[in-house]
Amino acid sequence: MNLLVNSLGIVFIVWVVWYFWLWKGESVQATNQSGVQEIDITVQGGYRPAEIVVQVGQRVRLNFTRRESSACSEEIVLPDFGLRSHLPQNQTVTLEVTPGQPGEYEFVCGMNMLKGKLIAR
Ligand SMILES: [Cu+2]
Repeated sequence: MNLLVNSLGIVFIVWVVWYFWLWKGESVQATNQSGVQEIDITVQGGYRPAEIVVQVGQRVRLNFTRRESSACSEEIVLPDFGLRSHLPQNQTVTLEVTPGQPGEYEFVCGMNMLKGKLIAR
């Protein structure tokens, strides 16, 4: 019985380590049509996709659609671009940014709890 409890404990710890430190989520390439990169992001307990690979120096169109009523996600903030917008439920809000340098650009909820990022290359 003790052995079983210990094994479960180890499985749990491994899962926690994997989930919080090792798992980076899916990374998705933005689609690119006539010089504008575009990606649809679902907001529901987080951002899907949460990691978006984009081209440096090209306009990125982010279409956020919030599929929940939780107050946590009602604002979207892109601190690096000085953008902050309200996300009404079940409506698509489009934000456009142009990452000028290679690097990572975060987007977060109004409380800085939900996180996603653009990875500009
Ligand atoms: Cu929040």
